[in-house]
This record gives sequence, C-alpha cells and structure tokens, in this order.
Amino acid sequence: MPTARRLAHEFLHRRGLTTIFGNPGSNELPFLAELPQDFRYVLGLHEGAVVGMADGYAQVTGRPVLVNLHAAAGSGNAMGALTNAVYSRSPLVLTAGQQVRSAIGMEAMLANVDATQLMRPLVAWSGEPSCAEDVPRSLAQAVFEAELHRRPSYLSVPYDDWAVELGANAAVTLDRSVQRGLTPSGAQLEDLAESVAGAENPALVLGGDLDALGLFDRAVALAEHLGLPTWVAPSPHRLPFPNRHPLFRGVLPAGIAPISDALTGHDLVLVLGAPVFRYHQHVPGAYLPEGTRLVQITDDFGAAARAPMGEALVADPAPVIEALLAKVPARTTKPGYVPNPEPKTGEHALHPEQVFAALRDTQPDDTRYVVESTSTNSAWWRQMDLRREGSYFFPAAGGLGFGLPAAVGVAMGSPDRPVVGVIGDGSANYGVTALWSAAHYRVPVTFVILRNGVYGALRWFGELLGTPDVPGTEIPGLDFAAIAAGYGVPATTVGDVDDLRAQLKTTPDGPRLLQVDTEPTAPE
Ligand code: TZD
Repeated sequence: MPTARRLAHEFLHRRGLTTIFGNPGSNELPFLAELPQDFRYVLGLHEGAVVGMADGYAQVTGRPVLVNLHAAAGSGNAMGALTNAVYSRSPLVLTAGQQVRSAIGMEAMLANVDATQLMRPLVAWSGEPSCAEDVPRSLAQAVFEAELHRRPSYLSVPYDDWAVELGANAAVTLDRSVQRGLTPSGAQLEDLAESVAGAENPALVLGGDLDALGLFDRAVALAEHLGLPTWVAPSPHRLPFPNRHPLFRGVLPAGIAPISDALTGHDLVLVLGAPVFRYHQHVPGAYLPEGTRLVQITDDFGAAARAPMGEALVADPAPVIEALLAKVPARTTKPGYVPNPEPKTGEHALHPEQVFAALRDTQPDDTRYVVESTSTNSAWWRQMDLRREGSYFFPAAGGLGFGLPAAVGVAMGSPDRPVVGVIGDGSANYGVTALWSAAHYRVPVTFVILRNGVYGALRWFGELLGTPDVPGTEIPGLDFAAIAAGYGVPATTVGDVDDLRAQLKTTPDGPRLLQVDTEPTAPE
C-alpha cells in the first residue's frame, strides 16, 4: 500500500506543483524524504523571503505554488509576506509540519498549537487532517481552495502521518479535477453593453487582476475600441495598461476625495479586475462624484461584497471584455505613445527620475520590473514606458520585504524575460536573505538599490498627517554592495549617471546588485 507521502508527492506531481519554496525544520523532514528527482526545492533563508519568492513565482506562472514552512515559528515569520500574497491573489499552498499527533496536546517543542487558527484571517482555507488517511484529500483541498479563491491556503500535517500506509480510497484523490468558470448570463452582458453604449462620457478603471489573468492586451483593445479614458485602480500591484498610451490617465490617487475629483464628469465608471477601491491615505469625501454610476466587474466575491458603493457583477473579466468588444459600437482613437518628459536632475546625488530614465533607455522592452521603492512613485510613472503585459510588480498590501525576494521568484518563473528589482535602501532589509538564494541558484536578476539614506515615504506621510517630527526615519550607513558580497552576489556602487548607464548595458548571467545614491523625493 502507498504511504501518505507517496500519494502526496504523486498528487503534487500531477498538478504541476514540483517547485517547492521552503525553509525546513524537523517536523517537515518526513514529507521531504524520498522527494522524486524532478522536484526542485528552492531554499530561502528566512520565511519572509520564501513567501516573497513563491509569490513572484506564482504571479508570473499563474499556477499554484507549494510553500514549505516550519511549524508555528516559520509560519509566523511568513505572515508579513503573506499579506502581500493575499492582495496579489497568489494561489500559494502553504504547508507546515506539525508535531506527531500524540505530542500536540501536551505542547511538546514545535507543536503548532491551534494550527488551523494561526493563519485563518489571511488564508482562503486552513486545515489539519483529522487522521493520516485524510492527508491526500486535505492536500488536494488546500490546492483547490487556493486555485478557486485565488488566495493562499494553509495545511498543517503531523509528521507521523507521512509514513502511514493508506487504503485504496486515499488514492482516488489523485484523479480529481476541479475547475472554475464564471461567465455572466447573456442578459447580464446585454445590460452592461447597453449601459456602456448609452453612456455619454464613460471611463475605465483597470486593476492588477487583468494583468494577472493575461488580459493586458485585451484591456488595451477594449479601451481603444471604445475610446475610453483609462485609469489604473489605486495602489496597483501590477500594471494592466501601457502607461504612455494616449488613453492612459494615470494611477488613481489612493484617497476617497481625490478619486471622486479625478472621476468627475463621467456618468459611468466601469471598474474591471480591481477592488473598489484599495484606498491608502485617509482623505475623506464623497465616494463618487454627483451623477456618476459605478459598475465593478470582478471574480473576487469578497471584493464585490465589501465595496462601499456602486454595483458589482461577479464574473471573470475575460468574457465581459469580449462581449463589450462585440456588442458596443467602436469609436475612433489616436494611435501612438506619449513621449516621456525630460528627467529631473539631482544636485548632490542622482534624482530617481535619472535612474528610471536610464533603465527605460537601456533595458529590453520586455523587462519585468519588481518595484519596492516607496517615495519614487511619481518619478517612476513619469519616466517609465511599459507596454508589455507582466512588466510591473509591487507589494500588493504595502508590506515591505516583497521586492527583493519576488524579483528572484519572478526571474525563476520566467527565465525568458529579463528581470530588474528596483528596491529602496529601507525596503531591501526586509527581504535581504533572498540575495543568497539568487546567488546560490544563479538567478539572472539585476537589483538596483536606491540609497537615499531615509524612509522617504514615511517623511512624506508625516507631513500629510501633520506629524512631521517623528523619530525613526533616518537609515544612514548602510552599504548594500558589502551586504550583497556577503551573500555571494557581485555588487557595484555606481558613481554618476553615465556610469549607471554603462553598467546597465552589460548583461551578466547571474545576479548582480547596483547601489545608486539618490536624492530623497516625495511619492506624489
Ligand atoms: N514595515 C513593513 C513590513 N512594511 C512597511 N510598509 C513599513 C514597515 C513602513 N514603511 C512604509 O510603508 S514605506 C517605508 C517604511 C518603513 C520606507 C521605505 O524606505 P525605502 O524607500 O528606503 O525603501 P523610500 O523611497 O525612501 O521611501
């Protein structure tokens, strides 16, 4: 009879979950034993980096990814990074080893006490099999829950379960398949098409989901077909539309009143693949301008239910886009792209705009950028010209520690496209151990560290909140060239802009880090 371990490996193999990101401990070893040859175990040295790498990998492959964590301590370390994976809707299947069944109740070392409660607020589903016979079914459920909800799931397994031999029923799980398909009814699509065709001045707001679902080009087709002014929904973690397209109006500001101002004059706002809305700084006001109707299309039940205003249709955005293209008459639009403005220059160090202009001019058009630089937001959008799907990734919940590991995971999951991580000198510390994984697995990724010596975004926020005099916003004395060398990544501190451009034109076959001194700026 096959063991629970054998069936679990076979199930993961059949579902294509053969790349495992993890940091193991004693409780996990029995699961990892006898791992088939074609599995790849990617070791991260801290669980925040493990989840960040897995998140990046899941986002570019669009597939569920297995994450291997150590009991409660490893799960706790992973939790900050998990907040980002929840909002990026990454189907991570988190597994944690549990003490042997007889030792959980008496709280032996490494017992994960109340394991199913630990991650519950964050994950789509959290479980622990009630007996060894239920291990294969529970693992399958964890995978399917993550896929169906597009949200991480969590499974704790007592480690004495793995060697138990199971009966024929347990193997039936191997043949299961679970699919999703959320196409709206014909009447719902007709209604929507009529609303759009009948609107005088409609607008489009696009969310990161569209990019995640491979709908970047279809979103462009829709905006062009209807000639719609197009915004990206606030706090974007991905870019669903080319940012220099003539119909692009920018990223919506993340405050209630400013969004209302930006949407003034539109009688219909169609929101595709985004929450309504992911606000950040609290700027109170009316949710929508007078006379504006908002219709949200999302496959995320929670996002539809919790929106404070508007109508929602829970559906996959793809059939909705195709129906609008087919049913609503075309309007003419101008082709071409809007040129970038001249970059601002710094006095004592490079202005971030000079760095971004250098990236734009030197890196291939299909480069994927993983960005975790919080005060350079407006400089970024002024200088970048991103025209391809899957070009931009940002921590979806604003939790720092995503950028550096996610850049590694993105590069591992998509070896056919160049990857650049643009990371602030504050942000880089939260996921810094991913440098070791990049070096160890020779992942071709360029990290550009913007060293401005401060928590720039917090200074800006301090002004906004009327609390400019807060402590703890200066971080002098960090040397990421030295830190990177310690983890095995070749690194250079760049001098002037010509030096930066010259460095960026070279293409190493492994990871490298460029440290650039930059002037502090404000995100808006
Ligand atoms: N801790 C975590 C896990 N996430 C956070 N978002 C913060 C703390 C708070 N925080 C921000 O929201 S931005 C920021 C912090 C500390 C400063 C980041 O500094 P940086 O970038 O050098 O990376 P800028 O461009 O100087 O802001």
